[in-house]
Amino acid sequence: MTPGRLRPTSTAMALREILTVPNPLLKKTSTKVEKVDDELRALMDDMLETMYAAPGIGLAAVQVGVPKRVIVMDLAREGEPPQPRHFINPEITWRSDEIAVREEGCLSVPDVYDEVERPARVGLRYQDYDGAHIEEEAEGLLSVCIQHEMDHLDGVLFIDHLSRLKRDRAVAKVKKAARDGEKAA
Ligand code: K1U
Ligand code: ZN
Repeated sequence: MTPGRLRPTSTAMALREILTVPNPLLKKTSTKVEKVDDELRALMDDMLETMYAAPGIGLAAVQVGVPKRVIVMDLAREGEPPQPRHFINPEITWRSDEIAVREEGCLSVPDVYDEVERPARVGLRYQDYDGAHIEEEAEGLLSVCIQHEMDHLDGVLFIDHLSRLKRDRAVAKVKKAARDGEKAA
């Protein structure tokens, strides 16, 4: 939540379940948010709590089963104060020709990491927690993370940028881990 801003109701924040592959909802295109209201802010608060608990550095609403164009993120380094960020209806306005390669992971594809090529810098337009319209440039980890999260809004996972073999292996690994977890329970 934005510092100094209190949630208007007394409802506590809640952890939500993070969907994992091959859940079909992860392939769905998320819909535009029409109104930035307290219900949406409650969703974003829950998403941030869920992301911190995972732990992760970003989360798209569809990963908690809500196919709306909403992303939360916190790229603060260890020891730094939290820097929660909210991106509603994000759009990429330009992409650099320069490409950067970085290792990515995904809470919906647990324990799988691989390198992905993406434009090094992008222009962004989005609405923030209060619905204000923002434009900014992203580079480094912000650029990687926002492109990864915006892919989620279009039903694309980072493993979709890998070879068919790597993608199939990743899904098989997650399925096996889920089966093993069920047996142990
Ligand atoms: O599932 C997600 O979309 C979140 C994902 C975001 C991301 C990570 C790396 C590159 C691009 C996008 C994660 O947060 S995976 C977990 C992770 O990166 C991490 C976890 C704990 C500490 C530091 C990083
Ligand atoms: Zn992801």
